[in-house]
Amino acid sequence: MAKKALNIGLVGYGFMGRTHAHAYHNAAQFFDLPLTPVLKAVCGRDGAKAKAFADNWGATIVETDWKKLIANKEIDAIDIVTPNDSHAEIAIAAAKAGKMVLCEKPLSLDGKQGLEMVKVIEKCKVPNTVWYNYRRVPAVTLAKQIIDSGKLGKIFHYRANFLQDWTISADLPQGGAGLWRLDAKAAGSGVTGDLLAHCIDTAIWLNGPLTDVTAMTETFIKKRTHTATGKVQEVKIDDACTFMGHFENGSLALFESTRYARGHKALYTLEINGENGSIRWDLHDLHRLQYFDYRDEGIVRGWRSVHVTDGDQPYMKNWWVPGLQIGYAETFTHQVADFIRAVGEGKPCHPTFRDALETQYVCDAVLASAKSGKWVKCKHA
Ligand code: SOE
Repeated sequence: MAKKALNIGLVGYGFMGRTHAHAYHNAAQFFDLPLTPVLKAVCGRDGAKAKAFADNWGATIVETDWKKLIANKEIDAIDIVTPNDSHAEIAIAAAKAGKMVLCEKPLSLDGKQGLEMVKVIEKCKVPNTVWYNYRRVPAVTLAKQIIDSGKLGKIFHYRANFLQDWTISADLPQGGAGLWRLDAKAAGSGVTGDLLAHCIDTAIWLNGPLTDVTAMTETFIKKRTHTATGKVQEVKIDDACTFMGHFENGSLALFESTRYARGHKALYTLEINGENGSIRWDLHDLHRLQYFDYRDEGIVRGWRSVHVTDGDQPYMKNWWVPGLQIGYAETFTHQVADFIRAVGEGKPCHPTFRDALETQYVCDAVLASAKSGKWVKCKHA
C-alpha cells in the first residue's frame, strides 16, 4: 500500500536547495520510511527560476512569497535554504503555523537570534532539524559509534580544519547569489558560521560540549564591491579563523578554517586522540576512516584505513554491495530518512534547533574572543 506523503515546501533554490531536493527524491527509494517525502512546492523571489527548479524536481506548486507557502494547507514541512539572515523569520512563522521545520545550517545569525528560534519551535512542539550533514557521512557516524563504545579511552585532543580557496581574488564582489556568504549582513559571519560551524557541530556530537575558547580571525581583503549597491564597501566577515579551547571532558580543542588555503576546495578534516587510540577523517576521502589502536599486537600495530562500505557499517546496508561507496549527496538523503523516521516515532531528529544553538553559542564565543583577544566562556543551549 502506498505510504502517506509528507509534503515539503522548499524556500530557496540555490546549491543547498539542489542537495535537499535530490535527497527528497531518493530517501524513500533506499530507506524504508513511515511516510514518503514529496517535494511539493518551491518558493523563491525570482518566479521564473523557482519554476525552473520546481519543474526539474517535479514540484507542482511555485510561490514567490514564503508566507503563502506557509499558509498552504497541503504543505506539512518547510525546508529553509535561504541566506542566513532570513532563517529566523521563516522558521518562526512556519512553526507558528504548525509546520515541521528543516533549516539549513547555521541555524541563525547569532546565539541571541537562535535562542528566539528555539523558544518558538519548542513552544509550538513541531518536529525540527538543522542540516549539519557531515554527521551523516557513514565514516563519521562510525567514528561516533567507536568513540561511544569507549575504544579510544580518555580523550586528550580534538582538532579540525575546514579549508577552502574560493575567495582569494580581490575582484570577487560581496552580496548576491552565492556571494552572500561574503556579506556579513546576510551571513552573520564568515568562515566561523559557514565552515567552522560544521566542525563545531561534529565535535560536540563526537566529544561533548566546549567550555571556553581563545580565537583569532583575519579579513585579508578589506573592501569589495557590493553586488546590491555597486559601491566598494568594507568587508565585515572573517576570511579565516583559528581557535583553541577546552572540552568539558578535559580534552583540548584546536580548530582552523580559511577560504585562503590555495589548493583546498572543501578540505574538512578531523582527528581525535585518546589514550588507547586515534581516529582521523577527511572529507576528500569521505568513505574512509583512519583508525589506530594501541592495543593491537605490536608487530601489526599501525593506522588502519577502514573502507566504510560494508552492510554492518552505518547506513551502508541501504546502498550498494560491500566495496562500493557513496558520497556527499547521500549525507542529505540520510538526514531526510532519519528525520522522517523520527517523525514516525515521535522522537527528535538530531541536530535539533536546540543542538544547533549550542554550536551557535560556540561561534559567538569564538568571534567575541577574536575581538577582545581574551578567553571567552561558551554559553550552553
Ligand atoms: C561554502 O562554500 C559551503 O558551501 C558551505 O556553505 C557548506 O555548508 C559546506 O558544506 C561546503 O561549503
